[in-house]
Amino acid sequence: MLKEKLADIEKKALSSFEKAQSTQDLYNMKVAFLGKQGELSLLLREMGKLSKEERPAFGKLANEVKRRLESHYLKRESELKEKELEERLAQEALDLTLPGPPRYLGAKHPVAMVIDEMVDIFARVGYSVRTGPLIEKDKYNFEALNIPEDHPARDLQDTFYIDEEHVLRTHTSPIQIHTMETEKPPLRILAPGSVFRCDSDISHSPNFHQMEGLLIDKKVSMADLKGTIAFFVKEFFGEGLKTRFRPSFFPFTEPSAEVDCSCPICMGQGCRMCKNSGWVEIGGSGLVNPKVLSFCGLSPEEWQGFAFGFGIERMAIIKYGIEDIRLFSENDTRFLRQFAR
Ligand code: 2NL
Repeated sequence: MLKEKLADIEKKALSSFEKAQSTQDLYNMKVAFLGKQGELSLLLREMGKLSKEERPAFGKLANEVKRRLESHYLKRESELKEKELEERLAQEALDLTLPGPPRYLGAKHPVAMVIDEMVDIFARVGYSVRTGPLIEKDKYNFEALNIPEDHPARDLQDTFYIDEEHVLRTHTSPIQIHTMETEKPPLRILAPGSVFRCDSDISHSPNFHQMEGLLIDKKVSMADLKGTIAFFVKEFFGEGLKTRFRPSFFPFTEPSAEVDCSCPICMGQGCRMCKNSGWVEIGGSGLVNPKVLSFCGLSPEEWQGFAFGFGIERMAIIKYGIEDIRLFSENDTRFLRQFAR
């Protein structure tokens, strides 16, 4: 009777092991048949029913069944493990033909691009670059430029003061003052660089860049200034664009003119950038005020000059249609990447 039950358990266990479709399934079957509360253990508890003589033979038989089932379990387990591994590999297979993650190349900052391009254009008509310190004496940032003590540009709100005598330069003009003091005319110089104003909103940054230019020679007129600026605008923004000069005032030039160019975004047709006027303001200019020449030790009778100033970020905003000046200093590579060639 017990022998038949034993044979029956072996048969059921073998077929269950065969049917198991996963290692987890198989393990559950092993517990059900060979575990402490499993069918085989329960059967062995019934051995008390047998006579003393019958017990050793049955015990031996039961042990053989157990060993066979265990070895069958191991064989089936390795089959299932292999099957599961194959399934996992098929699912997780790497597609080696897929493109890898993009690796971006470094690129020039748009402010540097505009500076380099402007320098290249003016270099072709004889200009060379001068630079200078970011901290200047009040004398070089304001006094030499005929900006009087009570002028609004001096206002504490617009200027970062270092101490009573020193400021963070609010324009690159001091570079040109130093050059006029130390070099002999004729001069054709460009003064690019970082400048600081205590001002911050969507179109003003406390730190931005300027490109100023200065020509000192004999018998310089507004015609020379207009010709030079018109040449630059055509080279920088494109052949079809017009330049327009509007009378203005700067303490350091006389006469002074604001420089507009036809909007390069809509080619003068009217758009958001030019507020539908067809024109955008790109900078200021004028003939160097005789007071400035005298301050630098040049005789206004012998020497005249013209000067101009452009905001670099403003040039980039107009040329590339950028919305917010703060993008230039946020170092967001999604913005900067667009200027990579
Ligand atoms: C503007 C106006 C300007 C100058 C800058 C200058 C420099 C010296 C003497 C005379 Cl040393 N002038 N620079 C002249 C006119 C305009 O800039 O609106 N810039 C964005």
